[in-house]
Amino acid sequence: MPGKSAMDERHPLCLGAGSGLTTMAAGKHLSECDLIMALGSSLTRTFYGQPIRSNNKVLIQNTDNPHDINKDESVDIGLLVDTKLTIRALIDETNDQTGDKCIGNIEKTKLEIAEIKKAWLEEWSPLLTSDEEPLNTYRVIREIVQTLDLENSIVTHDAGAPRDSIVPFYTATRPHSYVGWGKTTHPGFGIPLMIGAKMASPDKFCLNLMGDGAFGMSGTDLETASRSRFAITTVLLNNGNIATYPDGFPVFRKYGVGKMQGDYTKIAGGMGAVGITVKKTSELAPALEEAKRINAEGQIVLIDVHSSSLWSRARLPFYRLKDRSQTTSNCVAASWDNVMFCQRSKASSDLICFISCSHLARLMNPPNGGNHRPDTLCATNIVNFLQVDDSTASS
Ligand SMILES: Cc1ncc(C[n+]2csc(CCOP(=O)(O)OP(=O)(O)O)c2C)c(N)n1
Ligand SMILES: [Mg+2]
Repeated sequence: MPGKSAMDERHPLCLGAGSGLTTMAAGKHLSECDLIMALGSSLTRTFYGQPIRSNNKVLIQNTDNPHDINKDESVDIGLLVDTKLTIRALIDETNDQTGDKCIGNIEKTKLEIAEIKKAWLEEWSPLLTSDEEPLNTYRVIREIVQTLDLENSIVTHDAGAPRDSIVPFYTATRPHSYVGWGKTTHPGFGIPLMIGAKMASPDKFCLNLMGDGAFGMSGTDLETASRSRFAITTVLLNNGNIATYPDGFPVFRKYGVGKMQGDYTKIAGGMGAVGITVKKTSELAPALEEAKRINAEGQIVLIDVHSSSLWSRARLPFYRLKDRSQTTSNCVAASWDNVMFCQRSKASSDLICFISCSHLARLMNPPNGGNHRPDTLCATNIVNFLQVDDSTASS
């Protein structure tokens, strides 16, 4: 995901990008290939990325950080050097060994990839082309891809289902045309990212896709954009809840804490932005065109898309807490006023823990600059934090 837009995804050899979810072409090649060369990568194991599935594969890792070599994956070859130099050396060596001939049958490979992409898009086509109302996220993403001038736009996602849905399906073209951030961060991060993108590239159309839950956390950054006159467009998926956790934590359902409502065009208007409501698929492309026009005149835009949470793709095992019998009783929770972050820790057998994201951020970004991967957050780390049982937490 952080590397999305490093390669032009229209290239016939590009398999696509992924976060916790990825394209069929990338998923298939990751599992079936016999050699992976990771360029400029920490190869960190994370819920927000794809597993390497390293059995029987040769792993080559290039990074400029010595701490990343063999950190999470055992690599066969570590190349501790600048990535640009590595790519240059790779090209030179390949040319030396093969002349101007390709290794293998490149046309056959292109065809294979094209076939997988076709099958994948066909599988998703009922959602990508659906006219259902409220709109489903995938139709929204398709409309964005079809309407934007991809080479002159910069797009980013927000945390949760919006990220998992858009990363595989958005077509990144030029370098930095997509800001794929993560592993995760607080919802609403996309607005300041696009403010920064607009500062750096004033001529680009800058769009962030976010949910209404994300807007509730830090949507008021639209005021910053508006006051500073960094004319960005926010596409808000107004599905009335936190769809990322459809089964939710038990208390989500019981107390309705994941539900919300609002006329986001009015809220945006109150912060100096132009709000546009979209209730039908046919309204979305014109709304995006209108947003481009308004942005070009220097005003920020929020498109309030009345959307459905039905098809939001979250990864069920991530938050499936129903079967408590499989877990130890170590459920810890902290600061219930924060939305909880749920983590199934592989490192501590079946421990399931809740920790607040501020604590998670501390664990993942310790002062010494290290970077714990989430699945090494073990009980000893977590029990240091405030411990409350479910009944205390839910009250
Ligand atoms: C500070 C913080 N708290 C909680 C989370 C976990 N989290 C990720 S996305 C999300 C909310 C998503 O809701 P919304 O923006 O409405 O998107 P939807 O799931 O409905 O598509 C939450 C709570 C987080 N990443 N950071
Ligand atoms: Mg939502």
